[in-house]
Amino acid sequence: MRDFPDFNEATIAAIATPPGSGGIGIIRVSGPQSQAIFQQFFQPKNPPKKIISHRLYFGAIVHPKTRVVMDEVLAVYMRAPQTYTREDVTEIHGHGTLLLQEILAQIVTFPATRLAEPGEFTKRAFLNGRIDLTQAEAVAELLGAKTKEGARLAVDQLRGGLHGDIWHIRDALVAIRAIMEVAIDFPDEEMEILDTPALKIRLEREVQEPLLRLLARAEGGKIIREGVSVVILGRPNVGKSSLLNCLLREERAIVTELPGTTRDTIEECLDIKGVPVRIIDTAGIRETVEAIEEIGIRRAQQKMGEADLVLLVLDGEAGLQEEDLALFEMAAGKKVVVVINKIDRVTCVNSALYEKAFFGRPVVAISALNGDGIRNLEEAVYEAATGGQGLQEPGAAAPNVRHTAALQGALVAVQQVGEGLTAKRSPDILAIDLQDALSFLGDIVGETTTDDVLDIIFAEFCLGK
Ligand SMILES: Nc1nc2c(ncn2[C@@H]2O[C@H](COP(=O)(O)OP(=O)(O)OP(=O)(O)O)[C@@H](O)[C@H]2O)c(=O)[nH]1
Ligand SMILES: [Mg+2]
Repeated sequence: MRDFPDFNEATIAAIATPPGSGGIGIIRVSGPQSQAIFQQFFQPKNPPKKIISHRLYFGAIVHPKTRVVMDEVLAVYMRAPQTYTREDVTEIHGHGTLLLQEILAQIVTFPATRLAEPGEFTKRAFLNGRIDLTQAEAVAELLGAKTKEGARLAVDQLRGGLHGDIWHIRDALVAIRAIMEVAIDFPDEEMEILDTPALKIRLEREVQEPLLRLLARAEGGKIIREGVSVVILGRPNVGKSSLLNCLLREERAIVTELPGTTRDTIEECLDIKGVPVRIIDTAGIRETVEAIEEIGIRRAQQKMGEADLVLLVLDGEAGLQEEDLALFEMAAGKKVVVVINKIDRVTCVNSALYEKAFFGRPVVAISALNGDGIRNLEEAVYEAATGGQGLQEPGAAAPNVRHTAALQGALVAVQQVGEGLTAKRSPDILAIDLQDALSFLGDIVGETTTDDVLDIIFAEFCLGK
């Protein structure tokens, strides 16, 4: 384990529940003074002979000097190491943010006790070896998850999904390194030891392929974590704002029968099958002399440039127009889903014709007025956003950006080992590349991560976690 002198000398305290009005909140205290703080501040209603660890007691918090009752609470003292931080912990369930803040203000006047920094409880859990860095990151991710799917991904990671995969690969690398070391120690038999197809096959099966599989899962993870941005584009009056409202299931944007209703872009968030989607309604695009409308159109074009996916909306009643094709050309190079709207006004839609006109892009017929076809459209957006692959098999953790960079570094180093074996390079050189790969993996789990990186990771936490 890493050596961090003194970090656990101070006892830290914070409100662990979110601020704002609510019934109950929790103060968490961690460190050597936790038991003394419990005894000093908490008076159980029925004082037991001996306080039992991990048992919740009912009683009062009293002011340490005046002995005035500050709140009626439930309190628990938990002896190390079976706690979140692996240190002694006291938790107090009290009423409302104001009272909790007053109690906390008194607790931090206790000797060798101070306010916790953001993420400090989790940092201690990591430094004390209870969780690895991927699990610490998962805590922050879980708190900030935008969709249920995002939360599930974080829980997988918290439960050691990623951690387990990385350790498997590490173990395989360590075993291969042991073989290299034998080759270094016995130079006469070096060729025999290293020149076996078995070694290369092991490197491929146990290291390279699992690394590639993890990297493949990163893409789906990125989509769940960061979401995708989808811009609604089309001629005026085709029903773009109606579509936005229909997807949101609320009357968010103004809809009128007049072309040129939407002047500015409107952005909202929604959840499509677990993918966080930022959806952007734009001004209908046409030739115009009006200054405001022109600005709106320019904005629409700019938003289209930034979007991951374009929903090109057409008026199904009016049929395909020149301008629709011009907009499609404008969106060249983008993922496009073609949306034929107002199908309540037509008896049948010739999808094949549209598919041909839009070079095989997905075409979905809908009515933004009565909601027909909206499910199909959501499905098409999901397919387009995830590249038709779906997201993840359940239970599979996905590397984040930091992990991905390290995995790629490890992969390059491992590929060099493979090439080195083929080229019959000396085992000393192979061992250096192997070591590189190992330290990349060490960075992911937090074994070799520098303090600067740790500071950055934990600073992103909210207070009390
Ligand atoms: N029958 C029918 N009418 C629709 C449908 N969708 C929209 N409309 C009508 O079409 C007109 C224009 O709708 P909007 O949603 O404002 O169209 P828009 O594309 O946002 O228009 P601009 O903001 O002006 O570019 C309104 O009168 C809507 O009620 C539909 O599916 N069926
Ligand atoms: Mg509009």
